[in-house]
Amino acid sequence: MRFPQDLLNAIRKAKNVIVLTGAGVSAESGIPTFRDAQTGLWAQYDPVELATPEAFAKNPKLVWEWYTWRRELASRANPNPGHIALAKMENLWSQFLLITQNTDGLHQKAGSQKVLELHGNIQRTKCFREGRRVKSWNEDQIPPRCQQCGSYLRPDVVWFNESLPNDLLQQAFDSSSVADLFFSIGTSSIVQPAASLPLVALQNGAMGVEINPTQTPLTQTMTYSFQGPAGVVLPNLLEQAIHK
Ligand code: BV8
Repeated sequence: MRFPQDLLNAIRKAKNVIVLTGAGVSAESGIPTFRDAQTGLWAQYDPVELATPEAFAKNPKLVWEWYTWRRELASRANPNPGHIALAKMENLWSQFLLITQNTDGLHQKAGSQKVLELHGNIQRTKCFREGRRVKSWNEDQIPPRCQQCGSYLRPDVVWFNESLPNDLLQQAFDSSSVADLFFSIGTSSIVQPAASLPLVALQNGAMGVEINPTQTPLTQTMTYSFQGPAGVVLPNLLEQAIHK
């Protein structure tokens, strides 16, 4: 596939590039996305229903076990060519930031360092009440309890109906508003406030590029939208842009 020349030129001339990724970037690493059917035991559950404080309050054991399954899946997963291309991208321009909705830690595993985890990271665990990070716990307790205050431990992620950390959100919007090139990769562009970031970039004059196998609410708005897997399209695009 030959990419449009003005996109290749824009990639070469860009000064400030922002990438927003979603669960689709980890799909080729074997991690089910939020909207794909989950596998096995978890197929009967809707992730959006489970990733809430209400679900945890109602059935802490079920939600804790779901995260244990996901944590183990993420620990075993390897970055795919999409993650690796993104890690290579971070030193191509004078300003770069990878904003991810993902909580699996695969961008960092691929070598990305300029990463902003909007929704937290399932490899981190914290006390529900104190918010303090906890690195070990009694594995026989499900879910385990904080040894300081007795409250449940929980994954250090932002659940639906929980607010995102203000500082991270502000940084994400500020960076998006000054980007001259904004990539939205592997996200259904449904979850707010992350889904507003590309719109802020476009409103401030950025060129928008979407990579996703399917159309999303963003597709019609972006300058370019390429339908295909991130692990194929992104390395191919970078190859054409960098090796003239
Ligand atoms: C908040 C952590 C204030 C947990 C996650 C305004 C309008 C409408 C709704 C709202 C709104 N404001 C707030 C809401 C409510 C809610 C929301 O957005 N709901 C949605 C369902 C409509 N938002 C919130 O609650 C946020 N909080 O706004 O605070 C507040 C406070 C109190 C009360 C109310 C509001 C918090 C949102 C954060 C939720 N936590 N994750 C965990 O991980 O367990 S979000 C979760 O969804 C994941 O992080 C995931 O990454 C993220 C987004 O989904 P996607 O990444 O897009 O994944 P998805 O499966 O949807 O799509 C995958 C895509 O990949 C698909 O398009 C597919 O085609 C594509 N794909 C597949 N294969 C590939 C591929 N792409 C590329 N390559 C491939 N190979």
